[in-house]
Amino acid sequence: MVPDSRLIIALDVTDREEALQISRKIGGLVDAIKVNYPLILSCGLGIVPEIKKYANVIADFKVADIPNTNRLICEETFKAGADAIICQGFVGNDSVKACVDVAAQFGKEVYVVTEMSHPGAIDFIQKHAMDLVDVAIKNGASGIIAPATRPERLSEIKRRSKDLKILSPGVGAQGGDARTTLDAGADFIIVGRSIYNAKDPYQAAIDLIGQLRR
Ligand code: O7E
Repeated sequence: MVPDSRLIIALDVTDREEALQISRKIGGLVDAIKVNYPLILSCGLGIVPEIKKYANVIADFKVADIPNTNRLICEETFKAGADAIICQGFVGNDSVKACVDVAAQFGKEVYVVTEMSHPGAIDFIQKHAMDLVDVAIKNGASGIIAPATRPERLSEIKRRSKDLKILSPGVGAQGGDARTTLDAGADFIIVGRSIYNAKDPYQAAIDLIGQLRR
């Protein structure tokens, strides 16, 4: 994924028509559309190729299983047309490697979650965030997920992550700021509610892109 607008929408709506309408409207503005369980559980994996008509699709399935199950999940996801998949790093090197191996067969990308953006991330995952960056590097992932809600942590993770691309959720509804997040080291911001709950999602996306280009 090559940065242009640097904005990725998290399309966490559950209504198929709404999902497609938003994708149609803003697909040309954003660098990717991220789909997560709320949309896929309500509409099925078949919605991926439909959304792909409008933008690259990142499957945020936070894959976290044994290597064989990870492999099967990744195969189904890439067969459906997703351009990238997100996996958890805490399950270990072999499980992440299984995702990266399948992605390589399909010519797709894997992003590994390091520190999450919500307050509960401090309970357990934060203590291991740098180890998780190392897991992503060691296994040849394309990038990582790091929090827009803690710019100082994002900067530390950036220093550790070398050339990995950083996708950063937590802007808007979770309190993070778009420009600050880029300045702290993110390559892309991931934004959900502040766009899809806006009166005019197209304008909300334009406004965010304006902040990113300042
Ligand atoms: O808060 P919102 O509405 O802007 O949505 C944020 C999206 O990013 C949502 O899909 C959520 O599941 C996801 N996310 C986080 O909010 N925090 C994280 O730490 C990680 C993710 C995520 O997407 O992980 C993979 C990118």
